[in-house]
Amino acid sequence: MASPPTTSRTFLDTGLPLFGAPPYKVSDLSPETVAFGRKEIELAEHEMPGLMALRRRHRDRKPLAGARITGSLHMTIQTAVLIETLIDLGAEVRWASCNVFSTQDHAAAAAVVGPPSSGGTPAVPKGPAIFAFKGETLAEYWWCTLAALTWPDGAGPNLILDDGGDATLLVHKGAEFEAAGSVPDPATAENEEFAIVLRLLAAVQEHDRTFWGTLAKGIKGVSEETTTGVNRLYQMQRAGTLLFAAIDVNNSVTKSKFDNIYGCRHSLVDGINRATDVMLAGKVAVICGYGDVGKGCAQSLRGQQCRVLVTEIDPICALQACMDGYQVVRLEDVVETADIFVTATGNFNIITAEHMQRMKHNAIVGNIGHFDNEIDLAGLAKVPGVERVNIKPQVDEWIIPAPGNAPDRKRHSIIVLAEGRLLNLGCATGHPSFVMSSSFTNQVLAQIELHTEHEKYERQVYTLPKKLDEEVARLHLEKLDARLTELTPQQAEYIGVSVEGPYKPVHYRY
Ligand code: NAD
Ligand code: 9W4
Repeated sequence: MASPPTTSRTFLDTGLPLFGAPPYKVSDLSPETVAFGRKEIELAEHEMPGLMALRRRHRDRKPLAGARITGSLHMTIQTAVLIETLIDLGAEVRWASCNVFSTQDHAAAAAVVGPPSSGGTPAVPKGPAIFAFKGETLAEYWWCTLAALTWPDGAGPNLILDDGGDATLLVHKGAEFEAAGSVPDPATAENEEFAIVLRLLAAVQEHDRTFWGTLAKGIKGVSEETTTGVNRLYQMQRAGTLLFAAIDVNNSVTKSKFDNIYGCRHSLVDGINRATDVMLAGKVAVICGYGDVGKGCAQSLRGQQCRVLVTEIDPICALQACMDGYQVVRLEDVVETADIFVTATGNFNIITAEHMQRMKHNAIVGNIGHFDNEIDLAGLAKVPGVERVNIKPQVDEWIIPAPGNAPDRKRHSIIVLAEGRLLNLGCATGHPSFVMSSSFTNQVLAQIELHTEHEKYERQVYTLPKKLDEEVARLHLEKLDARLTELTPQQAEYIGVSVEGPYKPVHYRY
């Protein structure tokens, strides 16, 4: 076992020790916050049947015994249920959030204290080491990630559970610069955040020149939650620099379809309602992009009896929209008459400043795509005379001078949600627990697979076999009182599958 590095040095302006982190770092461990978090965790457990079924199925066998898991994933209520599932199956867990804003402080607090069965209290917490608080600075964020990667005895994780690839990146860059003998000058970094990563790695290297190499050797693999993280993994695989096996959880059907379609179907209207209280029925809503997210959004608004219009650049998706009963339009033709605009393209500059200047008074504008450049708010801010008035957190009125489209007005306003960032997360709490259960059940299966079968895996990126994807779905059916029809052996033979599945070829599109 490695000995713990010791230094009295703190990292940048965080006041936090580079090594020898405290047992946890959360915002508030007051009894009220902990009790609120625990109540919400208990409610979420009931809606996370996949995770709870894995607990029941594997609790006695403890397939994750000996696993030391570092998680880097939004520290929410649903993530607390994931963490407690991993622990129930035998793992030791250390956790950081993968986003400076996404931590639900009551979830982090309750997780640190531990479930009632642990006997933990705010005074004597018995839960895992969590390093996450809402509103971290970038320096604090990367400190939290390092703290989640280092055990008090100096050991590192043998598994990583990542969302976006930051924990994986820190290990890979650390090992790369250790092998090179030095860390590049932070002044050469492409952006402020990478400069902080370089400063962290330089501080670690100054102190211990074998830290990352040793840590990387101990890691059996990573399971990755999102497209961005998976793309980074494939880049490393292509470059031959991937240091351990990786399972791409994002491409499981029970992850991606739930995240994109059903999650957004639930949380788009949730976000608009929490932000505006505007009656949706009878309004005209434009969804830009009819991919999976756009399809969920269109269903969401149609469910409220909005009249939904769609914009698309891809003829297949445009035809799908028509077949689903939506009118496919160009934004410029409806920008003056529609009431609600939602971007879901993953592309940029979809709603321009010029569009927003032509919109109806109090039109609602929001984005549900990953990046905040789908709506050109920076361009709108530059229009002479434009004024932004904050109504409440995540809701702004932008007052736009003439020419508006109403002749009797000198100026008009639009209502912009979540500053053009993901509105379902900025204005609401994202996906419901049931959706996260589907994603996270894949994560737990991937961790069990990497822990128990790691000799099967090379330093490559893998997806979970379809049989496990089907298993995740199966685990969620019972809660919905669904009764699955069983194939007869003859029927199975006739369609060329086995009675137990998998039921579809790999290339099947659901
Ligand atoms: P997708 O590729 O399936 O769909 C995007 C669609 O937008 C495509 O059909 C594409 O043809 C269309 N498009 C591209 N440029 C366009 C343009 N200029 N005008 C109109 N349409 C255009 O992707 P997806 O899975 O639907 O994801 C879309 C975005 O949502 C991504 O950024 C993704 O990361 C994000 N996402 C958000 C959440 C959330 O909870 N907010 C969840 C999952 C994914
Ligand atoms: N959340 C988030 C929350 C608030 C927030 C700058 C200040 C994603 C997936 C899951 O990103 C997430 N506030 C922001 S950014 C931001 C982001 N800002 C921006 O100005 C405010 C996030 C996964 N998930 C669910 O969807 C439900 N449970 C989950 O675990 C969570 C959070």
